[in-house]
Amino acid sequence: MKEAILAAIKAYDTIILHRHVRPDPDAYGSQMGLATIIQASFPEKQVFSVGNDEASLRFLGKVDEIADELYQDALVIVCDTANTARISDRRYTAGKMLIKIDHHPNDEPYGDLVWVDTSASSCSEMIVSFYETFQEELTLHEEAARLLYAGIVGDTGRFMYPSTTSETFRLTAKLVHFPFDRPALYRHLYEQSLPMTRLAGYILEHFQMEEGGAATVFLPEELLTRFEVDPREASGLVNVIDSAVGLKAWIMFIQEGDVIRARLRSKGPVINELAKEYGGGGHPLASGATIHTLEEMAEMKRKLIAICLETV
Ligand SMILES: [Mn+2]
Repeated sequence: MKEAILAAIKAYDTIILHRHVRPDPDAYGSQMGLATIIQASFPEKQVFSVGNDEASLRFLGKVDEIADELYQDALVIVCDTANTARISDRRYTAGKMLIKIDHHPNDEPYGDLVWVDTSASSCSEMIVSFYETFQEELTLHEEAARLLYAGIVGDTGRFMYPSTTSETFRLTAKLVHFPFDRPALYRHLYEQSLPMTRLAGYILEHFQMEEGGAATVFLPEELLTRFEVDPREASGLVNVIDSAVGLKAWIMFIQEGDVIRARLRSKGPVINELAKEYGGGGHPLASGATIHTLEEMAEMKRKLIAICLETV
């Protein structure tokens, strides 16, 4: 599959990279990291990274704004995005050829070429592996190294999550050869605004510990307004309670307009099946869903408790 992807990259003069909505460092890192590698390796090609601009990730790179016409003869590569509904910038179908590169379960294998590796910690790790396979032909500079490092750090929780393998470390070692400013990168990745810091305090004080090591917390809209944190940002606080003794799995419910976003996390019990029951999905230990009523919220909480009680 890697050979076929490289052949496609070589065959097209215009290459447009997409990633998912609500981007995280791996979405930006894999998209812009691959874009930077392609551009450095084939300077004559036009390479673009598109999608909604995320202010908190601007330190990683700038999103390109491009005309529709550029898609006409373009290769489109989508990074880090399991399903088409989550692809940022709906023009992804407008190219000549579509490639999916991802590390989430391949529930929706879209595109002409699909390269999915669920054993990879991150899509950024896959991009480093892609580079390594063809390092005679491809060029990786400091900037691509910084982007891919950020993606791997983001998705592995600074190399803490079980998705971190010896392969993750081996490939990451290639990146740290470059002299980019790692402390500055970590500062950018983990700095938190004062409103978010105060809201973290609220969550720590108010989350409910249930039977079996399940926990939940609900952030209604008026609370978020009072703390001056928008619902999308609040999702970033899902892990603040993760060091509580006895905690196994938890859900942070965040009201966003007419819907309630459920952010599920776990230290063992598989919770993505629960997310799927509500039209969501994700990793076994980190997933999300969108629900609509307080009744659904209560029901989801009961199911989480049951899952935790079943898992010793
Ligand atoms: Mn990812």
